[in-house]
Amino acid sequence: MDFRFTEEHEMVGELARKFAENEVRPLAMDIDRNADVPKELIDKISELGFMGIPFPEEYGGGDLGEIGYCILTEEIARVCLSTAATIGGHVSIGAMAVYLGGTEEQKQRLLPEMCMGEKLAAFALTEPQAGSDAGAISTTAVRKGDKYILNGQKTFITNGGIADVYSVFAVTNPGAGLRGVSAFLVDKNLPGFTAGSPEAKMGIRGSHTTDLFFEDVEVPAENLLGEENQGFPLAMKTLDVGRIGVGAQCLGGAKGVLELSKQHALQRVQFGKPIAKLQAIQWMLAEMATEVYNMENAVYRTAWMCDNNIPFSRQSAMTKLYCSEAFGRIVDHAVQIHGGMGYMSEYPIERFYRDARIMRIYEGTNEIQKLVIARDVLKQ
Ligand code: COS
Repeated sequence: MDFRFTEEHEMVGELARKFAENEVRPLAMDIDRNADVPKELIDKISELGFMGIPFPEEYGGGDLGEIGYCILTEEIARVCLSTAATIGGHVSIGAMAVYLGGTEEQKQRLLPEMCMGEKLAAFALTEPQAGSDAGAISTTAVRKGDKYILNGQKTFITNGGIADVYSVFAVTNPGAGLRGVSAFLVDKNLPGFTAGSPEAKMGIRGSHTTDLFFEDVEVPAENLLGEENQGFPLAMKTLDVGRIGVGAQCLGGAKGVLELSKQHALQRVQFGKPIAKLQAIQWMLAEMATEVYNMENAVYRTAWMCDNNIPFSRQSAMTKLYCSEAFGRIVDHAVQIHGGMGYMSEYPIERFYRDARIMRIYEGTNEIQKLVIARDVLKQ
């Protein structure tokens, strides 16, 4: 067994860390306050090649696999979860659906622009009446000559309104249930396609979340991803990968608040000594560090399984479940260690506390993760 990263992985980690410290951390407060990850920051992320990091070189990617993606995500999430979520919506689910579901011709045609960040991507599955029950979607796509006509509504779409292209799931065979869903790559400029206003949110406020509306949108048949009626398994496969990335977001956020808590504990003097000398604080730091270690193992072992084509559906659900719950406990300790300062919006801990809450909800609620895990346990 060799748990070390490759030299390329170490290098991208170093690059991502420097970028996060120098370019993202100084903006993180404003990103939250203004509810916007600035376009200039997204452009810089693209210029560094981060937007295609897991995908093979032949499609314009960084060829660093899911491990590379998790390293990048972790470093960005350490300082700003809104920025990590924006990258995630693009790489980990938006472009990932094209990579996993597209034909060879489609991947050659569509992925390079996404990998370069020239086209920002999003993943559109959820609808007002189809959240956890993803199979209940009612957006329709009807074939008409060399086009599909899309009608319906999506909701809570990460990168909604700012993305250039959307991986959209729609019903192509209404009588066939989950076997009648197809995936399409939809360009933002198509007539009849509009995004709603950005939602006001508790956390990851800088990440854009909107509804999408489709009114007789004519999508060229060449943008049907893969085969007709194979969309539902594709959505599930994409989310399997996406959930590892959510684990990496949690891991980065947890490392970020552990570091801030350590610094605070060493500096804050009460009862005549730094509070780091108090066992009450030490125990919290010890619990936080132990959970971070477990999170790290879960994220990178599952990413390694993904990169080595070992089935990992159950493990990615476990990673997402465990990491998001652990992050919730860790950030709660972080607030406690910071005391009153942890509750004030002037300090970053309060932001992390709000940002952490979505991790137990998006890319499948933790109840759905337990369902996926339990089904697999019972099947074995
Ligand atoms: N990989 C590939 N195929 C999968 C799969 C996976 N991980 N999981 C399910 N499938 C396939 C199944 O094999 C089945 O195909 P067949 O009928 O051909 O065998 C089909 O998809 C339906 O699967 P299942 O019977 O498990 O569907 P259910 O409706 O019972 O449950 C859940 C599906 C609940 C797991 C799914 O709806 C889900 O993940 N919901 C959460 C959605 C979500 O995460 N939303 C977040 C917002 S998007 S960012």
